[in-house]
Amino acid sequence: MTSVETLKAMAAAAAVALVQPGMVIGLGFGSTAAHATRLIGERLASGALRDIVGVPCAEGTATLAREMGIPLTTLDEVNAVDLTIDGADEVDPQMALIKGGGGALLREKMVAQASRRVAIIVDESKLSPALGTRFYLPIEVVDFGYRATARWLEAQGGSVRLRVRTDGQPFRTDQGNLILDWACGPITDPAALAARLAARAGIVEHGLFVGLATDLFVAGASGVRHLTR
Ligand code: ABF
Repeated sequence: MTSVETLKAMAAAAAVALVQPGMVIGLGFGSTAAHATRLIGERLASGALRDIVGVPCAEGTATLAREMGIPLTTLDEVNAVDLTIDGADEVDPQMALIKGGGGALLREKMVAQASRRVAIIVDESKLSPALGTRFYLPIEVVDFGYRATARWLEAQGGSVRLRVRTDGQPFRTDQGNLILDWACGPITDPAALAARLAARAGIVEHGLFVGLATDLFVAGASGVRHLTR
């Protein structure tokens, strides 16, 4: 049987094939995206790829990219990102996503919104008939009134947990914010929920990515499927 790690690497390799010389590449976060970052670094080192620059979606990604010798820039320095390659926690049949299991949802969404093309790489366990079925929805919030924000979410259904690190301290995003993990149940209308969450003060960003993925690479036992939107 093919291991999940092998499937992630297969999906990453298929997406990295889209990378062309001269491109600005959004480098995602998470274990699947890390396969893509490492592969891009290896291709640069071998000379198979040249003249690319990366925009990392997280401090952790920036560290890995530097280790791999990938030249980096920031969103502020580029007009647009040609292609972003990133993972996801859950993918529905319309290619709407839940992201943020790694806590980098804000920067990931900013980079995705600045990108001409967003390739999402997953193993097939991430596919779901409705978002919220197999993963909670991460919500990045400010400290001020975070318990009130949690109660507002729970008033709409489900339950909320403050994300904590293994040492018991609250998890902090790269921006220093908190994450509320909302077990909200199946989401029937992701776009409507995204709009509701975006309108709520105290919520910095949420993990619903609707209409952002342009390409989906799904790796399973029979190979990698490439879907486009
Ligand atoms: C990032 O990494 C996130 O948006 C998502 O939460 C996570 C997926 O991680 P993995 O690839 O390790 O499953 O893409």
